[in-house]
Amino acid sequence: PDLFEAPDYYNLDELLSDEHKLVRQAARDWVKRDVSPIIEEYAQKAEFPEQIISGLAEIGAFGPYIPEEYGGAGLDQISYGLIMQEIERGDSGVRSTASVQSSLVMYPIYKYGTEEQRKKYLPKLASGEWMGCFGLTEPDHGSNPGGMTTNFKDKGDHYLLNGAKMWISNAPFAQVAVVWAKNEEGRIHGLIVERGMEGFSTPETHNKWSLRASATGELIFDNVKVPKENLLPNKSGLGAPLGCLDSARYGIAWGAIGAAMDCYDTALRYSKERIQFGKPIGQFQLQQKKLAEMITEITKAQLLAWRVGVMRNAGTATSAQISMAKRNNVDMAINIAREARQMLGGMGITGEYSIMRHSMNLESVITYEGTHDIHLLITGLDITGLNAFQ
Ligand code: TGC
Ligand code: FAD
Repeated sequence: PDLFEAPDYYNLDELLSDEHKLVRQAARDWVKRDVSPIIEEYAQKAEFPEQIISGLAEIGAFGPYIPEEYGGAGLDQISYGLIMQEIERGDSGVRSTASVQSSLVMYPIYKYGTEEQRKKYLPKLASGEWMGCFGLTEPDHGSNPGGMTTNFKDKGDHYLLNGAKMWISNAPFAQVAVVWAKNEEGRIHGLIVERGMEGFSTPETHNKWSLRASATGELIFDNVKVPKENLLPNKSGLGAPLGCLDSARYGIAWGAIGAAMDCYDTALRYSKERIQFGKPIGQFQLQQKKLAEMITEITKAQLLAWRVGVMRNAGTATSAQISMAKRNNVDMAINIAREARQMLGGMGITGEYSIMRHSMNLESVITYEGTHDIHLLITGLDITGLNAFQ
């Protein structure tokens, strides 16, 4: 059977250009061919499938909206979203790798870096020759990154970096880390740290029950000498890393739809094939309720993501609007995964189907890039003007 049907209840394809559809098709075909057949095995053994890096680069998943002169795909925000959706149909961990590379490593270098930094790093990151990671979260500062203690001192011809980051996607294999640290005045800056610099290590985080096909690790800086030309000079303060998060969170709003679509497609198909009490289970009203609610929620999520994409293309989407889409769509997906798993009965807990893996993955997705609670409080602040974080 075609494992990649595309729920489109409101004919949203009519809102897409031919280019959007071509980009989506290329990503979909690649995921179907190169990711879906192997990903369960890699998740089970808790390993990132490094052989898919070149394929991710080929479908434009590394820097979809970075201009072509720097090796990016030069696409718009809707195409970026559609690529994330198709990748996350396969696995949220693979989408994480692409999100981090594009929005958290290439974007800050493109947006806050010098021309020399852009030319040195972006083409290699776009091709997947170099992989990157993004170090914001620390052991004692997750939701509150402004409290970070990682710091650097000006030593004349270099900076001396000390501190530690935790929960960093791609850390165990990344060549390049965009690291956020405070200077002697306590102002946050981005630094590009490269593997091989003395005092820099990236121990892997083990025993995850979620995002098992994605490598997660720590970044440890023990008197690391960072060349001065590795500082990102064009933006500082907490707004610099948060600006990257806007881009990644927007991609996740689309990605979560992909995970939900895969769970819905699987449950719908199963409901027509699985016979109990002499009927397909899809004929029972309780199962129809689940499916009908799933397609309703997917359709609403598609509209949110598309609209935020249009606003991002116009440069008008606010951070709070992006937070709402990330929060709603990930919550939508995690609920659909749970219902879909129940519809498969016992089979739903096995690796024969993708649903349980999506379900476990989405526990990370609802936590990273701002937790479900934090995004609610961002909306709360936006509509009341009253700040729950102070
Ligand atoms: P606050 O005082 O509100 O803001 C500090 C400065 O930042 C500006 N700002 C933003 N700028 C751009 N984009 C945004 N989204 C922004 N939000 C705020 C703000 O205007 C201010 O600028 P200025 O010039 O006045 O200084 O900061 P706060 O300390 O009260 O914290 C606010 C809060 C809680 C919303 C924020 O810190 C937050 O979003 N916390 C969640 C942390 C988070 O999302 N971490 C993610 C780590 S990366 C990750 O998870 C990657 S997973 C990747 C994957 O595998 O896909
Ligand atoms: P905490 O901030 O300690 O939160 C614990 C609980 O308290 C949560 O429920 C939270 O919602 C709640 N809470 C916190 N503050 C408030 C408040 N003010 N009001 C109400 N409730 C509150 N980070 C990176 O920098 N780079 C990465 O690549 C990266 N990848 C990740 C990959 C994975 C698999 C995971 C799990 C995390 C990753 N993260 C990454 C870290 C992620 O962004 C943080 O886990 C997240 O921001 C939450 O921080 P925390 O885990 O410290 O939780």
